[in-house]
Amino acid sequence: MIKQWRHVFKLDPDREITDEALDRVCMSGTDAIMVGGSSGVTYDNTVDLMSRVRRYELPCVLEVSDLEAVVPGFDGYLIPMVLNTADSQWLIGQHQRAIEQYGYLIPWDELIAEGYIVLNADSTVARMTGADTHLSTEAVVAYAQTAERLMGLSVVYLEYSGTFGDMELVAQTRRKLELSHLIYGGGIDGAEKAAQAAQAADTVVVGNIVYSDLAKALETVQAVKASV
Ligand code: 1GP
Repeated sequence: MIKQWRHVFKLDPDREITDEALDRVCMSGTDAIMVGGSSGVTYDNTVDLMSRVRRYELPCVLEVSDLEAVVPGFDGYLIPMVLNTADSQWLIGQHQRAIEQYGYLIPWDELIAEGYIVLNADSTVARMTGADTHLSTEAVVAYAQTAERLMGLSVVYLEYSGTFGDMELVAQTRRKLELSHLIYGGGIDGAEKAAQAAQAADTVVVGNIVYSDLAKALETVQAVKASV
């Protein structure tokens, strides 16, 4: 599923989006909708957004950040495992507790674990997870290869949420991955950055700009699709 996606919009259940805006997002030609956010995600706001996106044909996946907000009915569940944190609860601890508690309910075939590398020190996710964001390109590549070769993760996510990242670092990381799929997200505010990110990564995620400038957000779809 994910390996075919070039462009994805990430929608935050904790933020308002009108029916009209959602219609334009879902009809934009994007490959999928990812539902997720770092804070304020609840069962109710997740159900609400899922059911609104479900009126459209495109795939809709949940990026799980809070166990309380895991809603059945998505096409898949992305499970972030933060690699560059010293606090193991974000790498494996919460995951282990969730499986201990709810393992019998988990649709294993619908889960996709993401090797998450958090790279914007000012983002909520970096603060929350205590991520070590000051990493050289070599260090990031080594985390990505750890995910790929030691952990067997099929997806690596370079998460710059809120700021546009170092595309050379992203491109280098992808060059070193032979098995895992590389997702990039962060700071894409229009066609130009979207095209740059599409050159560097396998899948490009566009989030915040949907809420601040919808027209610019919509332009990113074609920019990514046009990039080889
Ligand atoms: C956030 O990677 C996504 O999880 C997208 O980031 O909101 O900065 O576009 P932006």
